[in-house]
Amino acid sequence: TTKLSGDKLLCQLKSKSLGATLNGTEQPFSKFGWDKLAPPPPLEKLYGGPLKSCAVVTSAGAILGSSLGKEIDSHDAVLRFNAAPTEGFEKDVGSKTTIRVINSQILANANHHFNTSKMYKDIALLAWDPAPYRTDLQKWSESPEFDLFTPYMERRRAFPDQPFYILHPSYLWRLWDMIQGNIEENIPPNPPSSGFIGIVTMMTICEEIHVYEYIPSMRQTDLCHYYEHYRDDACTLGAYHPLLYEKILVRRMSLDSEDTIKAKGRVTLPGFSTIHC
Ligand code: NCC
Repeated sequence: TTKLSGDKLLCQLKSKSLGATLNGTEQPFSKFGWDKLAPPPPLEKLYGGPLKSCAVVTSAGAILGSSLGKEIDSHDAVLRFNAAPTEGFEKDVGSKTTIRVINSQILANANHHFNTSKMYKDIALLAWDPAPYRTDLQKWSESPEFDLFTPYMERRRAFPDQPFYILHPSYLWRLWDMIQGNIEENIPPNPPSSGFIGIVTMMTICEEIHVYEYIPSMRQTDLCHYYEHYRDDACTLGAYHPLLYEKILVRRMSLDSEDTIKAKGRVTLPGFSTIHC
């Protein structure tokens, strides 16, 4: 592997960004009536055109004590992950949520109360499930890792106006291929983290993206999440997900100095609409 510059990496990502989500016409999903569930406009058209500024807020414990809440809320759109709350943590993480990236455990595990929790209402949702590398859609529809399809259909019927997307598994693996193609080590075929998915998602809908506590700041800690007491360094460095490698590539694409990143825990990335390949 030759080490590509940040600009080249951005262009690679941009070239892979079309067709990121299922549109309901794919077999076997159209057979289940997904095409009649009035799928929302494609993600990149959701807000009419590119938004000026967007924030991606990871769930890392290191955001505690950052006082970044006001700055985060000043963006046109804010993306958060899974069951990460804002209530009680506004000072550090803000209170605005526009989009949530959720893995299939959130939809399938009863303890997340996907149907009733306020956390998943009145925002755009983007769900994904780790289908094995090169699995076809038929096989995946029969045995997802966690059943996201039933709750998805229910939700689309109950709230047809809520923009709710499912990531195309082939997109997940296009991202994985891109990561593997740009690092020396052989990484296991596990999908990229929700964090990486959220970052590239915002790059398709915004002109400028600020990502908070993905590249660890000087506040780096083994506290896994800002909203839980659980401690494990693997949350920041990766175990199942190729998180460390995602972070190396995002660092290379970012427009900030090492000092800013360390002090603030923030990296800036350009949106796809602003880069010319
Ligand atoms: O922990 P999780 O991720 O919800 O975090 C969201 C994203 O924030 C970034 N992160 C998080 C913690 C940390 N210390 N540093 C970070 O950089 C990562 O980019 C991460 O993706 C996931 O990716 O979906 C994940 O989900 C959890 C869990 O399923 C959900 O929180 C729901 O409870 C996974 N943990 C387990 O399954 C036990 C985690 O591996 C990945």
